[in-house]
Amino acid sequence: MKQTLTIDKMSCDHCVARVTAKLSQIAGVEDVAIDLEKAQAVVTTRQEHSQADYQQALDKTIYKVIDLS
Ligand SMILES: [Cu+2]
Repeated sequence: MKQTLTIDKMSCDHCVARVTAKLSQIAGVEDVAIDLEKAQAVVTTRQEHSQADYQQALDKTIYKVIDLS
């Protein structure tokens, strides 16, 4: 399944790389595709995760998950 996250505070390719690495560590996540201009990450995952799950993976960073669909 795919889940689309809107993530606040990403501003450059370094942010994209960092968020991609963090989200990729979540159980079941197979792919992370980030569109910096849209501030969105499309996560391909074998299991559904909550917005809190994604935020937890980004703990100790400045990035905030502000929407999940
Ligand atoms: Cu950055």
